[in-house]
Amino acid sequence: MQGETLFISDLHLDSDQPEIQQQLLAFIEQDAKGSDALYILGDLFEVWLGDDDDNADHQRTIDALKQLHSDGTPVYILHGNRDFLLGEQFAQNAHCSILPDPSVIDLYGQQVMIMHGDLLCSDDVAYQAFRQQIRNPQWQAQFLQLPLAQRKQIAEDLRKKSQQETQGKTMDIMDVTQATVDDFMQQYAVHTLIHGHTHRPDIHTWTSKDERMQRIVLGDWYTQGSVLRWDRNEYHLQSLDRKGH
Ligand code: LP5
Ligand code: MN
Repeated sequence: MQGETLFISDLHLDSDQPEIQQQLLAFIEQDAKGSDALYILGDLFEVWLGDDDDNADHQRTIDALKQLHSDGTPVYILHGNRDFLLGEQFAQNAHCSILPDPSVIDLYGQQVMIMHGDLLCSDDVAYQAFRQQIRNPQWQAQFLQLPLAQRKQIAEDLRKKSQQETQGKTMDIMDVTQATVDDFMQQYAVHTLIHGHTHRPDIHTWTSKDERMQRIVLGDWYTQGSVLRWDRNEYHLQSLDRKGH
């Protein structure tokens, strides 16, 4: 819809779950088309092995984003912890812009910070150390030199390792740390933060120095969709039903 900006995150698109892609394609056609902008706040893909991956399902997603752009809606993407290897070639193919995490955007005159959300989980020390390693550009360049099959294997091993590790972590450790949220919001001088990653859709509000602060958390798309619709005057965090659920 015109006059409206949309935010989604954590779709985790994967060939094993074609219904998520179906829902995204319908969402692009019915909701995003004609809107002022679409922001994807990370983990659009379950795993991204490099822009040279010629997965046909991913190509359909890329084509749909490209079409949305040519129909007049700009698309902005943040890296998630699964698809941080999305690169310039992908951006060019999908006609979208990859923004740094965090970014501050102007939403109808209001300054709003967007993040994937993993940086906010600072109590998860093991993850933050891992993140630092895999976000190193030299390390990434080396990884991208490996044959695709080998990258796939490493990613699968890492997913297994991550699943084992997260089972041993409390929900608290894997949620955001409020002091870190405060630091980021103060540093970027914003009162509103939108992010995903934790898969705990909610709107948190509190007061700091007499200012009303808010943190809007988008949900994942594993069993249903999640979207934040924002127009000049108000916003709504909604879940989107999927057929069969
Ligand atoms: O994704 P989710 O929610 O399950 O867990 C995340 C954190 N885990 C990750 C890792 C990803 O799941 C796996 C990476 C897939 C992308 C691969 C693309 C290209 C490959 C690049 C190769 C590096 O992000 C998890 C958090 C959780 O969110 C909640 O915030 O806790 O963090 C971890 O589990 C990390 C572990 O704590 C530390 C990992 C140590 C890995 C050691 C390397 C072993 C080497 C194995 C094979 C090379
Ligand atoms: Mn996610």
